[in-house]
Amino acid sequence: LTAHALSYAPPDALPVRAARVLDANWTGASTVPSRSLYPHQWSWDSAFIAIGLRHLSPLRAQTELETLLAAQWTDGRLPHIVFNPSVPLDAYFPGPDFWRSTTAGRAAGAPRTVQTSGIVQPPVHALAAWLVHRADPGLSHARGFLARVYPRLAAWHRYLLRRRDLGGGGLVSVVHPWEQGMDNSPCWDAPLARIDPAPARSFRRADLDHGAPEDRPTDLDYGRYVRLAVEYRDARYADGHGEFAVEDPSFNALLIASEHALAHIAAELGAGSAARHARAERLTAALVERLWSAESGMFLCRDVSGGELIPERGVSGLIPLLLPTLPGELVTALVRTLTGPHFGLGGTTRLVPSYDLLGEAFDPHRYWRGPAWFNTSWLVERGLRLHGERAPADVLGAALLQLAEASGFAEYVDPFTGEACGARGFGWTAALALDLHQ
Ligand code: 9WN
Repeated sequence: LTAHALSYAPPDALPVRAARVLDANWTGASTVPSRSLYPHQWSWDSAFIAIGLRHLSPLRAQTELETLLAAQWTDGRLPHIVFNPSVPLDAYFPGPDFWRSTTAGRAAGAPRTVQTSGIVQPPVHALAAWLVHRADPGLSHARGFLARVYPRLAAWHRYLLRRRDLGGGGLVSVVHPWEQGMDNSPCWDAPLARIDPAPARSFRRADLDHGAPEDRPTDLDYGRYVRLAVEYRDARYADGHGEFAVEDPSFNALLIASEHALAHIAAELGAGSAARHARAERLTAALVERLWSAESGMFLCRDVSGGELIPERGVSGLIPLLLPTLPGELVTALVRTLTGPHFGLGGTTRLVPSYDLLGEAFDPHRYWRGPAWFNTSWLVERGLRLHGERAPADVLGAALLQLAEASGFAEYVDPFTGEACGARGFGWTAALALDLHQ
């Protein structure tokens, strides 16, 4: 589908409506996840958005990724938020005055000209860059897109692999729930319980003024998020000293998928790719060794401080389905878990719930504690297809398209009914629906 074809599509067709959301959220150099709730550029949102935008405008998709990469720190980290200076300071908490990247982040090499947060988000970017390139190789070559983004993507992966192997087993740890992207997942409850929350009066949340306050993380959650972020900032964003470190299956699986994509990019640029594919396979082996739970039939998170696997089933533990060299028996077990009573796909649920239907903390409306999100369902759909699981992939893909549109491109939905929740006109929902529609 091209912009030209779009102009002939009926005005109520899905691609036209999705394009309208992406246009409304476009700021000129990048796309906001939501005008109301998230008015800046978010890292993994931008990667997913670029994957959809490539069908609409390969140039805008390239620009989306380039804008994010321009805010990279010299230690290689890609910040989870790039702040838009024209948005009022109190529109989002925590804002640039909280993270203080241009002062507290100097030692780690934060850029001087743009303000960012100091934590990261899942590394979906190399995968996105490769898919964006393939949408229009001619434009990509003409603009030197891959040659420009490759060194930055390589430095990003290097940062994660060298500075974030806090467990010493070859996998990357996240040091804050916001880094993994599923903020209040019950998987974080045990490691977070050790954190002394910052007093509620020491900060003012902005999220409760938008969307559905009763779905959002609690004030106690926020107290802990703030405490962890303040400590990281006050340590000048040096890694390896914090109280929270978790090896997460989704974060690591996305790094592995992106490492394979980086190998394709290297080959396209005439460089060697074998070492990157080999690294991705070593990481896959480490993921299986450290995070697979045969008893649960899926991957679990590992609490690095405590050393144990966290006995909660989150959607994160299904996302390694994306990995091309995952052993066949693990693929079979993951599909069984996905379609069984814990996630109910093809039975009780329409999209993949963010958390175990049978888990004690399950709540179909509370953010990452049960509702279904479009990015995680898109990743699972892609994994199913990769492994030839056509029937569940078709069911999931069709539901994703139908619910994205019916919900007004909602941020997340009730996993049973598909009822829209959170923000509407959400960037990655529109982008990934557009991608699946192709
Ligand atoms: C904190 C932007 C982001 C997503 C995350 C989602 C939510 C932020 C928040 O919004 O997190 O980063 O304020 O709740 O959990 O996955 O990237 O859409």
